[in-house]
Amino acid sequence: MIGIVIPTYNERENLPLLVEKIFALKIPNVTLIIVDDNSPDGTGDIAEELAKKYGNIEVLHRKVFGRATAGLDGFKKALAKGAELIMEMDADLSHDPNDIPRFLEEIQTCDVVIGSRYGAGRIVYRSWFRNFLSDFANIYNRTLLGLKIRDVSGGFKCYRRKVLASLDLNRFISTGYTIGAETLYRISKKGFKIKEIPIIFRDRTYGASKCTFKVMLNYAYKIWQIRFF
Ligand SMILES: Nc1nc2c(ncn2[C@@H]2O[C@H](COP(=O)(O)OP(=O)(O)OP(=O)(O)O)[C@@H](O)[C@H]2O)c(=O)[nH]1
Ligand SMILES: [Mg+2]
Repeated sequence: MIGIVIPTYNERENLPLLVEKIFALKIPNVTLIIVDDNSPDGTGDIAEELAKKYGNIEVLHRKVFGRATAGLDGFKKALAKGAELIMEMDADLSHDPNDIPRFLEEIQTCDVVIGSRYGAGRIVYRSWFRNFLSDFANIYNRTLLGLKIRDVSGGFKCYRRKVLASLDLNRFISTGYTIGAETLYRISKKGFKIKEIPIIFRDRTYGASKCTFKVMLNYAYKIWQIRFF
């Protein structure tokens, strides 16, 4: 079984489009694990409607909040359901579902596949300032965490079961967006084979960004904590 973990917070316009596009690929044995943190815009109810419509969708409704534990809870659920391959992707259509088959092909010869927005990959339709911040964050993470990976802050990935099963998912430092970097930091120390494939990341059309200045400051600080504590 392939589990695709999708964390959602206020993604009511995006989620139905994303789910439709994923199931249109007709990949056998796919279960979506939508992890919603009680979104005020009603994304959780929409997720339930989608589950009724399509089947093969598991919805986790959480009372707590945070991108990090949302992803980790999704991983735990996928492992508990016996998934052999576990993917994660954003709900806001920045990650193109049509790339999923490439991830599934590449994972046949490695343990982790990362969708990379650098190298041959790209970020499009974002302001130069947002691009600058992404580039800066990426260089900052790579340097501090000593990672040879090009894109360490993205959220479009595929893991073999054994990779996530080898991590203690209850002992992560991250609360927010640093979860991507922290996961790669922990995985790379274990010597798994990691491959990067280029993706085109498109800025969200619907919904508001949660990336405030305060969130960025917290991000910068958390990377230090991950590295040194
Ligand atoms: N469950 C849950 N999901 C979250 C939380 N924060 C963000 N997400 C989801 O995680 C994914 C990535 O978050 P985004 O807000 O798109 O992050 P980003 O791409 O860096 O920034 P923008 O697209 O500009 O907002 C999206 O699917 C969000 O809905 C959270 O606290 N809980
Ligand atoms: Mg986004």
